[in-house]
Amino acid sequence: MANPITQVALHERTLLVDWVDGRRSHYHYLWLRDNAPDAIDTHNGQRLIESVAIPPAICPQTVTLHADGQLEVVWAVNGSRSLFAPDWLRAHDYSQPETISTANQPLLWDATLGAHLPSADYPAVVDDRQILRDWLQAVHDYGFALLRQVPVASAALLKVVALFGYVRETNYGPYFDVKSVVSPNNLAYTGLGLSPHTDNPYRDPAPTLQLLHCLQDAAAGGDSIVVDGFAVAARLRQQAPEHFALLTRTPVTFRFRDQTTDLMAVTPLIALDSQGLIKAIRYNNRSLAPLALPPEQIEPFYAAYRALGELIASAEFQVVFKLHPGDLFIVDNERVLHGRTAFSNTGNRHLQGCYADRDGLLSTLRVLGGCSD
Ligand code: NM2
Ligand code: OGA
Ligand code: ZN
Repeated sequence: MANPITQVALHERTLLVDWVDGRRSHYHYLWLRDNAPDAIDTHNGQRLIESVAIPPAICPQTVTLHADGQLEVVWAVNGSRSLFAPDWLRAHDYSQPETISTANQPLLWDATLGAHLPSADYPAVVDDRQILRDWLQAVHDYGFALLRQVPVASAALLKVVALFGYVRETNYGPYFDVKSVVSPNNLAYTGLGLSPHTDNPYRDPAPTLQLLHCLQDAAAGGDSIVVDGFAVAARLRQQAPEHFALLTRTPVTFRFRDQTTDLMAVTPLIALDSQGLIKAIRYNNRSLAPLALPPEQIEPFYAAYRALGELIASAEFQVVFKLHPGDLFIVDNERVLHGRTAFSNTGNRHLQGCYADRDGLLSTLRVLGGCSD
C-alpha cells in the first residue's frame, strides 16, 4: 500500500478520505456503490448491477477503516457490505483534477519531422514486443510511422495489420493496388499528383488508419507527402479563429460513386470533442460534393477552406520523402493527411494500401504497456 488512509468522515452525500501524505479526497456514496468490488464481476471486470437503479440518496450505515488499510462500507439500504482497497480508491480519485481523464495533448509536428521520421524495421517489430510497442506508440503520438524491410510481396501489408489489429474492408477490397490503370474509378489509380488528403471522407465512419506499402517505386516522382492535420488546424485556430470556427460548424458532403458504389458522408472538415479539442480532420479536395449551403455562406466557406488549404500546402507543414520497395507507412486517417507527387505512367510504380481501425491499434498498445488515452 503506497499511501494508507489516515481517517474518514461521513458527509451527507460524500465520504471524505484523508491520506497519510496529506491529500484529501471526496467520493460520492452513489459512485462508491456503483463501483464497489461486489458490483463488479471479478473475472471480466464488467458491472453486474444496474447503475440507474441505485437510490440517488444512497448512504452508508457505517464506514470502517480496517487495520489492513481496507475500507468497509455497510450500506443502510440493505446492510450489504462493500470492501474498498486504498490503492484502488487512490487511483480513481476524481477529486484531483489531474486524475480526471482528459485526452492527452497530441505531439504536433511540422516539416522538421522529416529529419527524424518515426520508423522501425519489420523484422524487429515482429520479433520484439517492445519495439512493436514503441512503433505503435509513435502512431499514437504522431499519427504517422514508417516501417522498413517489409517483405516485397503482394499482401504483405496484411501481416503488418495483424501485428496490431484488423483490416477494415471497404468497396476497394481488403487491400488495393495503387498503380496507374486505364479507366480508373479513382484518381489515386493514375500517375497524377495527389494533394494531401484523408482517405474515404465519403464513408461514415471513415477508416481511422491507412497503410501504404511500396512494392515498386517510380524512377522519378511519386514522392510521398504527409501533413499533421492537427498541427495545421491548431495554427488556423490561432491565426484565423473565425475561419476555424466556421469549418467546425459547417457540414459539407463528400461523395464517391462508381458502377457499384454510391457512398456519401455529411460532416464538418474539422470535428471537435466535447471539450473543444480538435478530434478529427477530413480533407479531400477530389471528393467534396458541390456545396449546398445558404448563399451567404458560400464565400465565407471558401475563404475558410482556402485558409486551411494554404496551410496544408505550405512547406512549413509538409514532410516529403520517397518510399522504396519494402517501405510502408501508416497514418491516422483522421489526423494526418497524405499525398504524392505526380509520376510517369511509363514506369510500374506499385503500392498496396489497406485500411484498419485505430481503436484496435490502441488496444494492442495498451496491452503492450504503452501509453494511450
Ligand atoms: N483508394 C486508393 O479515399 C480516396 O478516395 C483516396 C482511395 C482508391 C482506395 C483513394
Ligand atoms: C492513396 C494515396 C498515395 C500514393 O492510394 O490513397 O493517397 O503515394 N496514394 O500513391
Ligand atoms: Zn490517399
